[in-house]
Amino acid sequence: MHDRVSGRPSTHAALAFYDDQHPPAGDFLADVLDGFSRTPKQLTPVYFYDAKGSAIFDEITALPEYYVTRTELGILDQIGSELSALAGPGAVVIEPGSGSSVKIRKLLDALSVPAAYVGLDISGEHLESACQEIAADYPDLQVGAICADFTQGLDLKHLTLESGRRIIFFPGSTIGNFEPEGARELLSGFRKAMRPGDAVLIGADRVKNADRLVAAYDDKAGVTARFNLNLIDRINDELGGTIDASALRHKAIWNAEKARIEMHLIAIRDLHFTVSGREFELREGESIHTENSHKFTPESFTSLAKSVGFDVLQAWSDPADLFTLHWLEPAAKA
Ligand code: AVJ
Repeated sequence: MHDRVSGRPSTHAALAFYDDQHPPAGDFLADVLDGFSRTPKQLTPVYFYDAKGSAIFDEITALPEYYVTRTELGILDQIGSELSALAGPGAVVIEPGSGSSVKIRKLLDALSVPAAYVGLDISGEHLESACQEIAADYPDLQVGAICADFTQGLDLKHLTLESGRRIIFFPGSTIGNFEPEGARELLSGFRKAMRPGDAVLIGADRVKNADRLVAAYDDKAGVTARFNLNLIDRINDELGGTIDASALRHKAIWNAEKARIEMHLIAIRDLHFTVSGREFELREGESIHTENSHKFTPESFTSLAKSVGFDVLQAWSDPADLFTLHWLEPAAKA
């Protein structure tokens, strides 16, 4: 089914697909049972993005309050020639968690004759269709897809291309979903897969006015609330859960001490439910903590990058300093 590219005309949309799920990615049931056994209860945001959740996330990116996506796209539009100069010709672009095809297209269009694009994702189906579309639209680009959990390190052994510098593209401030230690591990995993001259282009959302931050995660139209509650629907549908979603209220709070937005689902009455036969209680007012979205200052991001052996060579922000894109390279001396 996943043919290697050999034997096909070069203008044909061809995709090299590798399944590299060792160990297999996320076990939804085990993670939910573990998270519900903790105090406070918590869930991991990786499970937001089933087909329905991904569609709701697309709605979020168009909300007036959610400045993140459009601000990053605006910066990408501004810096194309700088990126092209930094990357040089023949770049190999690697995208862990290949999500928004709009952003990767902006990057590929900005670069001067990129040689290859490789997407990595734990969701093989989504990955394959996204990469197929890129292969179809960029006939001269070599396109690869690696089905793998990139939080376990970037294994690029399948990349046979030696020419051109590798650019790891990690937009969207996805780094913000990780606790500081996890963020360091992730970036350190990128760092280990890199050779001298390779680079990371990474987006980070910035610390700003608390009201503005909270509004971005608690929009008037209730789209983010639907996004949050979709996790409960998934647990009920896929894991035989019996959670009354109508008894849970979406809440976004700014945790200034940890510089993060937290999303919660708060019980409006005592709840008793089961997941796959296991029993759980939630008291009125108790929360299920579903997401952290860490925000950065120029200093906090630079110190994170430095702590794992990167130098920040360039940083680009929008005029209102809402969001920053960074160009990282392995530090000259670690
Ligand atoms: C995809 C992790 C960057 O933290 O802003 C948006 C996810 N959650 N609204 C973010 C999200 C609620 C988003 N990231």
